[in-house]
Amino acid sequence: MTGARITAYIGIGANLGNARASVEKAIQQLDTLPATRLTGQSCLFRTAPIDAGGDDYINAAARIETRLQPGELLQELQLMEQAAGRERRFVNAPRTLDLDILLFGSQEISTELLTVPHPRLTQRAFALIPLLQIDPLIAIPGKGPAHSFVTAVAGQVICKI
Ligand code: PH2
Ligand code: MG
Ligand code: MG
Repeated sequence: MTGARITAYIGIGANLGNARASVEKAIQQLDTLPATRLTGQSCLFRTAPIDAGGDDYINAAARIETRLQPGELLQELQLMEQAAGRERRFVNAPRTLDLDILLFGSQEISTELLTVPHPRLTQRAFALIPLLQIDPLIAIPGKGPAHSFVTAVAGQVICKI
């Protein structure tokens, strides 16, 4: 837990239970993780499910500064998901809380457990648009400026709430 200080971005989503409250609480909880502080957050968005069923999602993104390693951060996020009652009944099942590492500094990570930048970040308005709201000039390592992918997701329903 003594690594360099890294700026990371977390995608947050929920479409089961009180999704709005879960997302709001999760953003604040990021500030309480070990060696981590919350440095930015997007609005909340209502979004239509993509490749998934169930109710509309509430989505947001948060920026943190952390000295955790990527694997340690992933573990902390999974503990938060579990504490929020997350069940994994089937792929993309409706969920009380989903926390995804979108970006971890300028690192490109590909392990069995973790792929960063998030592999679908450039294809999903519910992740890309909240990220751009925090940092409009952010670049996606290995892919280029995040804003250059906005036209590709323009057909997806996403509504600021
Ligand atoms: N997450 C998924 C699958 N589909 N659709 C929306 N709108 N928002 C999400 O967060 C989401 C999704 C898998 O994690
Ligand atoms: Mg996800
Ligand atoms: Mg996830």
